[in-house]
Formats: sequence, C-alpha cells, structure tokens
Amino acid sequence: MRLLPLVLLLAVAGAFAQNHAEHEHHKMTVDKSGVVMNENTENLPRDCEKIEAEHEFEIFAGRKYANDIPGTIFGMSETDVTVAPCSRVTVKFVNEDQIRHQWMVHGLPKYLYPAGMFHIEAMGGQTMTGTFIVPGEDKNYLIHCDMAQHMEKGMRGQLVVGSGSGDLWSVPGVSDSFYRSSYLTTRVASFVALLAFVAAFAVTWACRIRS
Ligand SMILES: [Cu+2]
Repeated sequence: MRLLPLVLLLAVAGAFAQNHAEHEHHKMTVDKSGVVMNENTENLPRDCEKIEAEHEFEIFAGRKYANDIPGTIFGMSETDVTVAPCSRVTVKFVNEDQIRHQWMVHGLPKYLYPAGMFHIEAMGGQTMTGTFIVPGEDKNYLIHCDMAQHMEKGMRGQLVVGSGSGDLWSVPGVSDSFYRSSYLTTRVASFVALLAFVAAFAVTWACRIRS
C-alpha cells in the first residue's frame, strides 16, 4: 500500500506527458477565457516578401446571429472575411453564447501552421484575440466552429484572400442555401407544384371540352 502514492504520481505524470506530446507541435496560448492555436505575428509565408496590409476584425459568435437564416442555430456576425494577399490578420472573437465556440481556419501552409490550421476558441461569454499571416495566393479558406454539430448548424464561413478561388458551398449569407439537401428539396417541391398546376389546367381544359 505504501507504493500507491508513487503509482498514482507516475500515472498522473504519464498522462501529462502524453497530453503534452499530443500538443507539442501546435503553438498554443491558453487561458481561462479560451485558446489561440498556431498564432503567427511575424513569420512570412514563402510567397510573401513583406506584410502587405494589416486587417483587424471583430467577429461575434452566438445564437442570435443565426436568426435570419433558416435551418441554423448558431451563427457568426461575419461569414465572409476578405483580406489582402500577404496580410496580417487579427481577429477579436467575441462569444456571446454561454457555450464554447471556435473560429478555425483550414488549409493554411503547413510549414507555418501545424495541420494547416489557425484557431481561436472562446469560452462562453468570453473574448479571445489572435493573429496570423496569410499567403500571397488568391484563395478561399474554410472557416468553421469545430464543436459538435456547430458547423452543420450554421457556424461556417470563408476567408477570402485577394480575389479568392471561388465561394465555398453552404456559407450562410454567401452561397445560396445552407444545406445541399434542402436545395434539392426546394427544387423537387417546385417541380411537384408545377406538375400539379399543369395537371389542374389539363383537367379543367378536358372538362370544358366535354361540356
Ligand atoms: Cu460553435
């Protein structure tokens, strides 16, 4: 029994070491308000000679930003963020809900951003600010919240560098409809309505001929 404290200590140390190993390739700032991962304030992407512009955005997250968009529960005040090539982008992410939300960008160069990702996570009611530098190429990057079901329920956007590479699908307020399935359903519904109209017309016409 005298060994028990030692065993417990080793177990805790082991868990800590493992946790640390999983995250050591990401650069993280963590405090009680949230997390900023892979922040980059000065390392230039390979296709940039200098910082060409500075951008600052204040982006709000919360249920109330989903109000105008059918089928969504969560939202962001801006789903379409446009920046200059080789610019430094600072995002102040304000979470107005009582649950955690994230502002996560994917597809950035992996030599600067482990897993190609920059991300800000704010606890409920908290604000977190983070900075990163975008490459020079015209491209659209996916922005989303990675909490379970949040992207599906509306937390999806795009970061457009320069003239971009084409709108991503299902971006609330940008691409036509949030769900591809509901887009199809709308078309099917229109088709059925049209068929019904034609059928009614044909029947009326047929009755007239008979009388
Ligand atoms: Cu979220």
